[in-house]
Amino acid sequence: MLTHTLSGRTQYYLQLEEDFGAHNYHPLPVVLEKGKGVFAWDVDGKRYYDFLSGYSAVNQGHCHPRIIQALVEQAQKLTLTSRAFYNNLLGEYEKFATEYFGYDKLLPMNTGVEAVETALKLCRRWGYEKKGIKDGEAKIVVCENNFHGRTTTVISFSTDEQSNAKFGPYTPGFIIIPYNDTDALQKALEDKNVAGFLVEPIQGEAGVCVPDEGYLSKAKQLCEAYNVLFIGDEIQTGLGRTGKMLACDHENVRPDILILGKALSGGTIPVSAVFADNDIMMTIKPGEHGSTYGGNPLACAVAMESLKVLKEENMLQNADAMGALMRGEIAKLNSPFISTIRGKGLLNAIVIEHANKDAAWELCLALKENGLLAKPTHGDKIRFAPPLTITREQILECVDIIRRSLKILL
Ligand code: IF1
Repeated sequence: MLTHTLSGRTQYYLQLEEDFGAHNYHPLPVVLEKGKGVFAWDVDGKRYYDFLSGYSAVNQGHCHPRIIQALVEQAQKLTLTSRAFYNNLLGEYEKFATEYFGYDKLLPMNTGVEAVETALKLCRRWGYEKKGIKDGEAKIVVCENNFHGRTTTVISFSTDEQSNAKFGPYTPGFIIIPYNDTDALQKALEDKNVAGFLVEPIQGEAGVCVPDEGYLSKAKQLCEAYNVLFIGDEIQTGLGRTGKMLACDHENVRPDILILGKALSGGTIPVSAVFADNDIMMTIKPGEHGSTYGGNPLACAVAMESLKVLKEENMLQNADAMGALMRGEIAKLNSPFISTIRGKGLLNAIVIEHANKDAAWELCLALKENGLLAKPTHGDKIRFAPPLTITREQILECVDIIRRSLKILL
């Protein structure tokens, strides 16, 4: 067991959150003050590689200069109009982003879960207006071990006790099936009241669970056959994280409803979006859905720049190459404590095998001591997801940090 001494400054900030903040997280004991690219610095000036990337919200790297510039410039002009009036950026952004992803329309929201909720409402509305499902009877199929956010409706179909225990009563209208199981999906789709299938192309929180090759395309085919909307939650897997613009691109699957968030703003302010074609999107009429900040000009300016830099700085290609390098180099460590390495692009996780149930946490503390920030998910899995700008040399340095840190598990 490593003994961790925390500096006075670190302890000061930890205590503030202990005393005045809700205890709804259990963060690693590090207090960050600055971020740039793949690095973050703590209040004592110590530098770390960020292997969490804000849960894939910082794909473009911390404080990307072009994104920050777009933020600062727009912030000095106009930040919010509400949707009671038009503004000169929303239409430009909607045109840019719908052409970027190949959809007729987008509905702008803020957090990821708001976009998920929007997609659920849109799917139900389409079910009633286009599929002819009796009002109030629509069902949406979801997968075990999903993570789509933390509102009461979304946790209603979570299978994770930690996410939904004692938050009832729960929203009805969801069918839960095993992930990566198209037989189970086909069986569920026999129900004529099913309007949609909501799925993560890779289950992030569950521990970076990559489905079998062909799962997504088979699922999309089944949705088409049963007139059900395929709803792709790419909030964590999208925007280059898996080495393609969208994780669905690995199988050439085009979601009927596409949900984006997180890195859509490059980790600056909450920006999310729901994309769909007219026959779906136009089922929602004026006044039937919205949000105060949804589509604000500041978000539009930041989102356009965040999307531009992904392509212009070849981040997708880099994520693909650096992810393969990382998985290969970690495999070469042949560590008896790493039972699995899995992922696509720079969305990866290792599974720790050790008698001590806190081994993954202990390893993350050792990684922190050695200058790399990562955090366990669901006990024994550690997500390794650096910004997509990481270089070959940096990957090799980080694998060496991992090698050295694993020694504490001996
Ligand atoms: C936390 C992880 C959790 C998401 C997918 C929707 C949302 C998320 C696929 C909601 C958000 C965040 C939430 C954050 C930790 C992180 C996370 F998977 F990324 F690791 F929790 F599962 N769909 N994921 O991953 O987006 O409303 O948060 O903007 O809640 O602890 P949000």
